[in-house]
Amino acid sequence: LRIETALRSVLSRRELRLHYQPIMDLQTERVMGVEALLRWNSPELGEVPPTRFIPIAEEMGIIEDITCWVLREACSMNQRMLQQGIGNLPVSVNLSDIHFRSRALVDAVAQTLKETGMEPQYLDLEVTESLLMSNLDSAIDLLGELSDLGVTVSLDDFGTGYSSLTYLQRLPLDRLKVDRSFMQNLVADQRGQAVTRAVIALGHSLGLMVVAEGVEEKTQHDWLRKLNCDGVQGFLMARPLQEDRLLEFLKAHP
Ligand code: G
Ligand code: G
Ligand code: MN
Ligand code: NA
Repeated sequence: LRIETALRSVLSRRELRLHYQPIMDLQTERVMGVEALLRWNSPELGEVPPTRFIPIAEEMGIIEDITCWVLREACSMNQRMLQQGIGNLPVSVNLSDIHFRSRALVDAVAQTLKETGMEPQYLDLEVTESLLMSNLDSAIDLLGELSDLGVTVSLDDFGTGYSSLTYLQRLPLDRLKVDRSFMQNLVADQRGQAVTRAVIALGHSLGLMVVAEGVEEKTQHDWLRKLNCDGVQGFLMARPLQEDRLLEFLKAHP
């Protein structure tokens, strides 16, 4: 069976689910949020990673429906967290480049917030540099409309895209997520450290929170704290977890 064929019924057959990776506050060592990560377990194809099926879903024109499902599921999970007395934590959702070009996104976010009862400041949307740069002016407009809804916006994979930094000052963002490629040279290499320090300072000077991704080693974690990074996400703290495991993790890390 081809991926395209199986993808066509992925929503009606309820084959998607979300895993959640905790993001830890480096000052308090407490959980400061979670990132929702899409998983597809197909009866015919087995586990298909998002890097495989999301580009195909984009080409097929079904990424908008999938993103709407992800938004709804992530907001519902936030409500379940509240019901279990865990407290309110921001949930980050990844947006695909294609969906972002569509004005329907703003309506979809607004409607999801309304229908799930989610408080907007607990929904964070992750966008990439390539997504924003493909049309900077319309991206600024769209981000403004999303901000007006009260949600936050993170720039994901920061440092891997365009080298021009002038656009950063024009974008209404809340958070930078430093790409995991920066982690490789963070500990042993002074130049790598200097670059990461500069990226963190850049984010702070623009008033953004800075979260480092792909933290796998304690030495990286400790350097990031020395460099005043705000948050860390990575296998060292926790892998992406299915919902029941996430709720256990949150209860164990109050
Ligand atoms: O969790 P994992 O490493 O397998 O994710 C691989 C890639 O898939 C990451 O770049 C991530 O941003 C992307 N991804 C995961 N979940 C979603 C999603 O719900 N929507 C979109 N558009 N991308 C996602
Ligand atoms: O592109 P984005 O940042 O959304 O992708 C997040 C991806 O990074 C997820 O697929 C997640 O599984 C993966 N990831 C999370 N923590 C780590 C880590 O510590 N090391 C590596 N190699 N990947 C990670
Ligand atoms: Mn992400
Ligand atoms: Na990233």
